[in-house]
Amino acid sequence: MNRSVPAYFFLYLLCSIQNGYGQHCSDPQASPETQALYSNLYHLRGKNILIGHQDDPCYGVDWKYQPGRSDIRDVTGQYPAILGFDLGRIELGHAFNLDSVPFEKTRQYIREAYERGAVITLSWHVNNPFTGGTAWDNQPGAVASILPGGSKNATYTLWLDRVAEFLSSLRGKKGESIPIILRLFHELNGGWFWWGKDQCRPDEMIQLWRYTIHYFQAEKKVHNLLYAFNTDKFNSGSEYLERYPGDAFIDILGFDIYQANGLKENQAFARFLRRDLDMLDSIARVHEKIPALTEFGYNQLPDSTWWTKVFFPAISSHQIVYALAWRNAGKKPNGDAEYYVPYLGAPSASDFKKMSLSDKILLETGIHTKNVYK
Ligand code: BMA
Repeated sequence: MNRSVPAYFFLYLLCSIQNGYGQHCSDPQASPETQALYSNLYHLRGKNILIGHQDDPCYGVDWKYQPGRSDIRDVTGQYPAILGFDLGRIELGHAFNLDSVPFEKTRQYIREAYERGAVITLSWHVNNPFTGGTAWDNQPGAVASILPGGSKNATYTLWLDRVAEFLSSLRGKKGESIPIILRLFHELNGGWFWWGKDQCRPDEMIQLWRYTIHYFQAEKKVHNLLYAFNTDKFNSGSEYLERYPGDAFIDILGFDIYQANGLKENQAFARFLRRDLDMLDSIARVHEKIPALTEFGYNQLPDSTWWTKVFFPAISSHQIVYALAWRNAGKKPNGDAEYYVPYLGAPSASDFKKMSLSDKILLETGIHTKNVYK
């Protein structure tokens, strides 16, 4: 008899009770709907992938604020399964976000998506509290300045109050809080935002995460949140986890990746994507968290079979539960065009539709039947 078997079994047992997350979200006081969303998404790992889109009902490549419209819906007949919106500028008390979306409309779209059974995620391109510049004003010092004892701590907590007020105002028909996947400090291993890796030390970033989450939960009593931690593309597990605040704070683990710059070719992009998804799968397994592709895109989609030949084959063998395409800004004031999902008549529209017919992929109808809030 192999005497190491009981030892392995013991180790396995130890690992499986190691942190006991998995089935439960990080906030012990999470609302029932939030807890349900967490465990339903947790059980979708490896089975389904929700396809999502940032600002989906707000505007598309050549339209804005047309009730019922969505580029994904124009192409497939359905809204996406997960919708993303951004809170940037809410901290200043503005009525519009950094991309001119009125927060009133964001609230309405969130309610409608929730009633359809879809999932909602919010990012926050928060201005630099130290300099007053944008999120991309990456002079070092901002993170240190907003921690307790820092010169901008009061400014930052006021900003958190405004975010908390908005989050608490998101209610369903019975007055229940609408669960939100909150994706803070995204792409924190890059150097382009004020919370980036060249702008603060890992321990400062970790402290900022914990402080922010504790403030929402203990001070503002916000309990409708799942917290998403996400990097940009990454090269190793240790790089990924360098600024991770810990299993007690986070529910979803993800990263952002674009087919651009050094990864412009299909092959190079697919290879990198698969490699990072492999690493993400194992990190999420060890930490008992939900893996997701928190942002992706290939601007203007020049390849008409990209979805079924490049993107789907790379993601489909992984555990991620959702993939969120970035926004269809269309033609921007500076003349650049930006869109990441096809509009009606776009070269990759029929290929996107073909991908969406896979059993693995969920859009609005698929997520509705999963009843993720129950
Ligand atoms: C970027 C671009 C910008 C936008 C920002 C925040 O990737 O889409 O145009 O302002 O995201 O949404």
